[in-house]
Amino acid sequence: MKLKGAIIGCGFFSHNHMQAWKELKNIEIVAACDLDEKKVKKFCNKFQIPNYFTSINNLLNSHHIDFVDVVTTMETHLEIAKILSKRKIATSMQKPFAQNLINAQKIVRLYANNKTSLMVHENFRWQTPLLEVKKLAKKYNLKKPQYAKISFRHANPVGYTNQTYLYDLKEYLILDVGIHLYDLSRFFLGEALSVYTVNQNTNTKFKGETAFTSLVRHQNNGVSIIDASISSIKTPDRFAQTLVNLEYPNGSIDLDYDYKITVHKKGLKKQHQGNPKKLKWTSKPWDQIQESILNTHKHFINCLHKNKAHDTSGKDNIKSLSLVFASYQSNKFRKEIKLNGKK
Ligand code: NAD
Ligand code: 89Y
Repeated sequence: MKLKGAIIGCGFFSHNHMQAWKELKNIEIVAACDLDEKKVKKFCNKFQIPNYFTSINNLLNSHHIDFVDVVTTMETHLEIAKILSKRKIATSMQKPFAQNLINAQKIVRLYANNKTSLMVHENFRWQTPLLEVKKLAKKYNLKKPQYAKISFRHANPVGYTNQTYLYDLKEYLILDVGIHLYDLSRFFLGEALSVYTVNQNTNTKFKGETAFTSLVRHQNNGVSIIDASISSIKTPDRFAQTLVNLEYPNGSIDLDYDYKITVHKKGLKKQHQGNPKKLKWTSKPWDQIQESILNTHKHFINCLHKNKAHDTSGKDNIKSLSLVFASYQSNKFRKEIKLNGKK
């Protein structure tokens, strides 16, 4: 069955979302909406989308829509969620899905009360190299992870010059990138119990933190070290690759630069590659992120067809977002913060 969708927000990142929608045969994006008329017109011309709007309500009054893809920044999400959930429109919403936990909970409640699907577009766990690590752990029978190091350290300005709204955020890198990395720590080690984080500002163009280091305790007794920086000079710079080391009682897996994956078990060392699939619109350095958008869209649509909760439903993503805000508390009070109000 062909589903009809609309895109809300036609800024920098939406072009990748739209390219990915065009890969899917049973999807038709019938309308786009942006507050900026020039922008939405240009976007619709580029992608041959037949209808443009500057008001979400006008869009929904004019077309039957099965789902909406929201690609706007976090401070707009609650108001948009009020409109979409009231009309029971299944929604995929970009990360971070709210700028505080109260708004995130409000958004989740709105969709739950209206019995409507809400997925947070949390795409890092859908990157091919990271999916490959998970698959290899299964293949090599590596179970009960006890340690993870998850790292995103770069100095390529392309990581922020397209997203100038990031400069003024009082809380920057944990909300923008930490959210992905905490989600990965849950993806690999399961739910978290607490976090201890130290923030740094290494670039005074930004109001918020531009580097952070976190130590997360997990319910399975495992520990993750999670760190990110926008001032980490390497030659060559491999923005936007995420590096991962995972350890299990019977072996370990390393995801290194250029998607090189090494599996170690007693007496065994195996090399694998986890390169993202090349698509005609993907290019370095964004390729692994761009391809993951297609994987994330597919998951969104498959779950709608099966009437199943998304792996990164709003409810699930609150757990990753809780780590984000607990981290800010931890840095502020210089102490370990337990999640879910636990002592
Ligand atoms: P942007 O500012 O370039 O674009 C957002 C657009 O939304 C703007 O054109 C704005 O006019 C429009 N908008 C805002 N409120 C609206 C409303 N009520 N109705 C219609 N349009 C509205 O932002 P961006 O860089 O494209 O980022 C969008 C989101 O994508 C952010 O949350 C960002 O964190 C996220 N992002 C995610 C990844 C990833 O890998 N997951 C990468 C980059 C950006
Ligand atoms: O906004 C960030 C994200 O979600 O992934 C990378 C990014 O675009 C900036 O580094």
